[in-house]
Amino acid sequence: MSTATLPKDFLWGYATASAQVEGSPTADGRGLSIWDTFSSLPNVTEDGLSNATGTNSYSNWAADIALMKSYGVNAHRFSLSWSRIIPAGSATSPLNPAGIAHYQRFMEALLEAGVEPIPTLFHWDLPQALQDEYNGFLSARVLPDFERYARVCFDSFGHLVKSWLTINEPNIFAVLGHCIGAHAPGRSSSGEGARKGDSLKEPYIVGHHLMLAHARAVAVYRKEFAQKQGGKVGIVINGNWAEPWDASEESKQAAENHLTLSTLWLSDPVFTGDYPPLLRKLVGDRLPTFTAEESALLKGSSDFLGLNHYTTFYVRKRVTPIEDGDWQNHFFGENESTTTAPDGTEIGPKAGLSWVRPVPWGFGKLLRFLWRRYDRDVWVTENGVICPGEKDMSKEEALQDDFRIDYFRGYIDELAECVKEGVPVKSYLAWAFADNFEWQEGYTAKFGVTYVDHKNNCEMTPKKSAWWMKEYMAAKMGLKDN
Ligand code: PNW
Repeated sequence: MSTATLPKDFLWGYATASAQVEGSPTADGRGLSIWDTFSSLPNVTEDGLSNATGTNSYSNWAADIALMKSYGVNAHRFSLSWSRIIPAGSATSPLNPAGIAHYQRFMEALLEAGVEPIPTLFHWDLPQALQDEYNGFLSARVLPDFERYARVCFDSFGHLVKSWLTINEPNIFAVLGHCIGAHAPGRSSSGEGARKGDSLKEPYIVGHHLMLAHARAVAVYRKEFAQKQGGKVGIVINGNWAEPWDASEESKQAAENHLTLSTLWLSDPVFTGDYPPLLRKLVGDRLPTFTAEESALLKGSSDFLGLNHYTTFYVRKRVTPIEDGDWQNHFFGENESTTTAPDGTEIGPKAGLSWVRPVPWGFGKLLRFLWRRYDRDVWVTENGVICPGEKDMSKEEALQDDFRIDYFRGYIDELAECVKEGVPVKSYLAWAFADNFEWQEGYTAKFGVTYVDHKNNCEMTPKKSAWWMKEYMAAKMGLKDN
């Protein structure tokens, strides 16, 4: 192991999201979310299964916490289901006391187990009623509804929470849900009926409203709750590193364009109050503008930067033509990513999912870059991988997840080196606690350190990586000799 260590108060644990683990979509008065409806449509998920089971965590939460505790974690990231708390979603519709009580019990039990609860307000499961009523985040009508939902959460759970996350990966929600159509609500230019959209414009509108929703939630917290509750609030972005493919100016520019189009688009506004100037140059008038008041509300609205990071690509000026209907590539325009360097070497080994390759040095570059750019604490809120072939493995094979261990070791060592240099990284929350509903992959893509037998009442068995991580983090944080 590298010699760089981590401080004793470093927060570490695992992450989950309500739509991926809870199941029980109609229990105790819950309303439906866009993921319940979308994942129940034919031909949406790889295995044809919806998220109605998850890992059964709505009923098995006590066992989850016991297992987590045995893994040695001191923090747990999870998300709140808006439609469990306000079934119809809107600012004027009734609360669901049973849903609120569930999360209160859950967070109290985490604290009793010595695990700090780190809730996310919105991890993509918008109440279906708001999608039906006004197309969800495509409309500014979502803003008062989100603001009220956030207020209810701070009011109901704030006494148990020191760190709040507002919105998970606004960029992925905007692009996969409103450009490619692979995620709920499934809109794209080639969609039909309620799914017919405009792949080049809608992601920017949705992203804009997500920024404003974040800013309004934070304003509520700071004004009405911060003083008595004393917590911090931040957003979570998805950021992969874009490495120039070669030393040419053209590749450097392409990498900068790519990072701007994919990540800085929805991280700059919460620190600077506006989109990056380069983004406006690249996107033109498809990009909405903030009013002076909105910009003032956004600027400095994140106490820290939450970062979900998985991988690194090489980026160069596009040489392969964009195919018709390839909306992702239309969206990202004149840049293209590749995993192969000019000399033919691969950027990292193949994992069990096409878009993730282990490249720890890219993580270090991104952490240093974000710190220089924003001068804020960075909280790593997701990082993880699927082992090659894990999809089709027997349980016995899947438990021996050495590829995942190597990935975690590389990324944790890189993180610790950054901390040693002075980069203020405060947490490492790995994805994921258990194999769960992985969006369009259904249950086939397994990111967990816990094996879940979905055919057997979601019975859980720790993988080798869970015990490895426990030892490794204890050693890194000086809680144990190594
Ligand atoms: C993140 N992509 O999603 C999410 O926050 C998690 O809910 C998810 O399970 C995890 O990463 C693993 O996929 C992403 O296609 C989904 O680039 C897709 C992409 C990136 C992140």
